[in-house]
Amino acid sequence: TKDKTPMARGSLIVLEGLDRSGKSSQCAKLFSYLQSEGLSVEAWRFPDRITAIGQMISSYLVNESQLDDKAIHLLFSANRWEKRALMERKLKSGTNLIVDRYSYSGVAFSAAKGLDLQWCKAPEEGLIAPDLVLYLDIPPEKAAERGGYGIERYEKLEFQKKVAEYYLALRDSSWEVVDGCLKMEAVEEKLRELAMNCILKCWNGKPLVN
Ligand code: DGP
Ligand code: NA
Ligand code: NA
Repeated sequence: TKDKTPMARGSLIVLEGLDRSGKSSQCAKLFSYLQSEGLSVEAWRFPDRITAIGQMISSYLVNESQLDDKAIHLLFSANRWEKRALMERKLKSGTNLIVDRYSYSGVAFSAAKGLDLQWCKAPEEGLIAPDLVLYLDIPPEKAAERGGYGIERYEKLEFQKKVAEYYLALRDSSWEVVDGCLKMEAVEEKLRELAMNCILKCWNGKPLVN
């Protein structure tokens, strides 16, 4: 038998975008805003470089270690899986999560290397589905101009162009594409509005799905 009582819960809001899309600053701003509104909220990010798996990922990203493309793909995915139970508990207890990158990064970055798209998606299956994906849309050339890329493995224009193509092919009904070239304040305002809307729906019992 199914419990039909709608359960108030927190929402899973994910920000996605290319490197230098402004995603991380916007995550921080959105987090502070929601907190100032008195909501229970936490800011998360993937990869979570703190865990043992996260440390392997981090050393790969800074080129301190080499790993097979499929092996690193599975580590990124495992890094999301190791946080899944906690994520579910937080959401069910009414805490909203603002998450910097999730499965869409997982698939887009690996597919951009040439790995099969379906193969890339498989290990993500069963993770909690985001209630809202805020995609900060910015042309790769523009992102590259923003103070230049750093030294990490994927921060190269040609690669980011491919990532952008895969990202847009992954769009689904949970997505809202926001123009990342707008002024910072305008992006911030747009994200607040979309996030609040989503939070309200989840609070009113929109079911949690895998
Ligand atoms: P960040 O800490 O958000 O700058 O992410 C580090 C880099 O790793 C960035 O270039 C995006 C990439 N990345 C994030 N998540 C994944 C993933 O799940 N798989 C792969 N292959 N790359 C990812
Ligand atoms: Na980065
Ligand atoms: Na970032």
